[in-house]
This record gives sequence, C-alpha cells and structure tokens, in this order.
Amino acid sequence: MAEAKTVETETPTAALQRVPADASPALIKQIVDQDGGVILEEFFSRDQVRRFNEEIDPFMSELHAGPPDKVDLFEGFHGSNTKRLTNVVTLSKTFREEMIQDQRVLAIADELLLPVADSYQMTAAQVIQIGPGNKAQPLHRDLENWPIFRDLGPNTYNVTINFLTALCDFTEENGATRVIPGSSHWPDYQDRGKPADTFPALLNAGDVLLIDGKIAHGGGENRTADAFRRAMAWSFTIGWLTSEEAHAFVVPIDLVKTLPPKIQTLLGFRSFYNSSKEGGTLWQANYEDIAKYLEL
Ligand SMILES: O=C(O)CCC(=O)C(=O)O
Ligand SMILES: [Fe+2]
Repeated sequence: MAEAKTVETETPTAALQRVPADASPALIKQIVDQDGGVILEEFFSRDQVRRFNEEIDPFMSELHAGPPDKVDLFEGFHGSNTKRLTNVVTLSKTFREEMIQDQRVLAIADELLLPVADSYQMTAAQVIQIGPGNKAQPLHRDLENWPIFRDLGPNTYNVTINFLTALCDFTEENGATRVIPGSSHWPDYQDRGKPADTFPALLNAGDVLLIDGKIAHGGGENRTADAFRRAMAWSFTIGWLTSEEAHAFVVPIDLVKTLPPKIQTLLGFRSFYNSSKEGGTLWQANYEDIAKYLEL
C-alpha cells in the first residue's frame, strides 16, 4: 500500500508542467530552460485540428507504415508500424496558412532561439502516426541530429525546439510521447535515460508538447489493438544548421510567394543573418539575400 501511494504522489510532480495557450513566451522559456519542455494546453482549436486531419488523410492513406526502405537504420527510430508524412507545409493549407503563421508560435520560437542566432528555420514538419503494436521509440535528444551538440552535454546551446502538436487525444495506451523532465541538465548526454524514468505527455487534441533539443524523450509504445496516435512534429532550428527536410527544394516556389518573409525564412528561401553575433550572412547569392535572386 505504502509503495502505491508513493508512486501516486510523485508522478504528477515530475511530469511536465502545463500552461494555458496564452502564457507569456518569457514564462515558457523559463519552464523549458528548467525542465526541457512544457505542455501548452488548447493551443490549436478543435476546428483547426479537424481541418488539418481532413487535408492530410488522403496522403496518410497512401503512405505505408515503416521506414521507406524497410530497413530502419536507427534501430526502430522510425517505427515499424509508424507512418511519417513529410513536406506537410505543401500538403496542408491549415498548417501553411494558420499554424506556422501563428504569432504565438513565432513569439515563442523568437524567445527560445534568437539568443543563439539571428534567424531560424523549420527543420522538419511531419505527421507521425503510431499504429497498433508499434514498440516505443528509442529515447533520444533532438539535438543529436547534429551530434557535436550531444558531445557538449548540458552546457550546449539550445539549437532546436519541437512543437509536437496532438492531432488526437494522447493516452498511455496509444503511444503518448514519453519525456524525462530535467534530463536536459544531466551531465552526460550519452545517458538517454531508461523507459522507467519517463512520463507520458497526456494531451488532448490541439495541445502542444513543446520540447527543446536537450530533453530525453521518444514516441510511446502503442499497446492498443486498433487505435492510431497521430501528431504533428514541427521543429525549428537555428539557421546555420542543415535542416532535416530540404524545404527549399521541395516546397513549390509559387506557394512560397504567397507566404510572408518570416515564413519564407523558415523554409530556407531567405538568407540567414548573424550580425548581432558579429558572424557572417549565410545562404546567399551574389552576396545578396537569396530572396532577391529568387525574385520573392
Ligand atoms: O512521435 C513522438 O511522440 C515523438 C517523435 C520524436 O521524438 C522524433 O521522431 O524525434
Ligand atoms: Fe524526437
């Protein structure tokens, strides 16, 4: 009995904090710096989630589950029964015109990433649908995409953030993302924690699990017989890192022309500046902004 009580009282205090969608970027940064992540409740509306799901449903149906070449080089990272739909910026009008243009998202990204670089990009925007029977994803930190930051450990810069948005309700059973709050401060980033250290991010559709690149986490196991856990993982990274998705080569230029300059920057259609850090300007043409060359 005593043991059961301990678990009950400790679990909520160690899980990630939850804040309302209108929490200030400064407060959000404070919590993320402390815990590695935070849950933003009711960030997107039920209607936005419904429209988004409707737009991507046909593409999700066509997609097969598992890594494209059937061989998961990263030991289950993709997920044998997981569908991952990329280039969502092209495929979803709701994502392109509402979600990435949401001023609250951009204000949070400014707060978290501009201390490190003058501009940032959208490194990935993908739907992750975990199907029945899919095992838990290996625990990892998102900054391991650029492994030198892993080697630097907890004192490294925060170079990436992920707005993991629930497109259905997340439960323990259907594969809610597992997180280890505070693992951003562990001394050795080779230590990614154990499943027993993790807490599920229990979300309602429209909630956002905002994590930095330093927190250990992974998609949860889907223990259901027939339920799918669908999320939109969209990450921003500082401008001078190579991004995961090559948006600048896959998003049609005519679509890009309909978007404001800040969003064009997110997609790699503008140059990256470092003047406040006394660094060079990157991703240029003829020493001018790439947007001029592209006539944007
Ligand atoms: O699907 C999830 O819940 C997390 C996915 C993830 O962390 C990743 O692919 O980097
Ligand atoms: Fe991740």
